[in-house]
Amino acid sequence: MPVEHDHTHGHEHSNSHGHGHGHVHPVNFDPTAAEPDPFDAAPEAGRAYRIGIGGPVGSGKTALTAALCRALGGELNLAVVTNDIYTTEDADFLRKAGVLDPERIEAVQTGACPHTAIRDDITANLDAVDELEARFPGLDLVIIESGGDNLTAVFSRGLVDAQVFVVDVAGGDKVPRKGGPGVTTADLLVINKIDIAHLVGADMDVMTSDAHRMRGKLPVITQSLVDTPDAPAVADWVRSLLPVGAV
Ligand SMILES: Nc1nc2c(ncn2[C@@H]2O[C@H](COP(=O)(O)OP(=O)(O)O)[C@@H](O)[C@H]2O)c(=O)[nH]1
Ligand SMILES: [Mg+2]
Repeated sequence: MPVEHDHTHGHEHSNSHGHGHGHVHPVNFDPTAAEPDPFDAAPEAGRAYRIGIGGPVGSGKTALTAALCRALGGELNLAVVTNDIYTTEDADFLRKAGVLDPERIEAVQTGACPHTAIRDDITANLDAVDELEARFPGLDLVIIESGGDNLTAVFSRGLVDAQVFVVDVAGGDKVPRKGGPGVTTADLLVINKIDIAHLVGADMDVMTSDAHRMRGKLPVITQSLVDTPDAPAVADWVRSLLPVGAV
């Protein structure tokens, strides 16, 4: 029986190595420039703080979301929105992992272009946040995991107050110096899976020094969710952002 592979487009589109096609695009592109944001920052009064987690497919966004739920779920009134291309796989994973009450997890299906849903047409994500705020009055924090995309996908400030960009060592130690707004402008860059750096020949000194060079004063955290499954450094960074008294 023929099987339909209707997911092919999504895979191509979300491939973090999509620039390896062997020719140079003749554009003037400053790898440190932020893209224009179509929305103004959301008014802050009387709502949960919102943190976006973006980055290429497989870098560890869902694993980091689960880690933050474990680290912070006991001390904060917390909820999660996941963005998947065609499925609700990430939400299902988090519900099964038992890191948070399943009612605190909402899934958004983004179609082929996950970056659109976190940047250009953020309605579905804002609706999911509203739904969670209505269900859990007094929410402190909503974590929004982006669908996996390439190095250019960043969240609109109309959707999140702060964003984390997650890359992993398996993409190669070249990734930070390749730039892109995720690497250069995210409020926190996480270089994940350092436990396998030696297996893939990634030089951590190169990766971190390139990352700091590209990001100026913005912070960089290197971590392994195998060695430190509760992501303590990222959890501390999140705590530092929240209004005094929330934690
Ligand atoms: N070795 C190792 N594997 C990890 C780490 N973090 C995540 N993974 C694995 O990497 C794979 C992709 O992670 P996932 O969180 O689903 O990535 P996402 O697509 O960015 O959400 C999963 O099999 C994770 O268990 C890590 O720090 N070290
Ligand atoms: Mg995921």
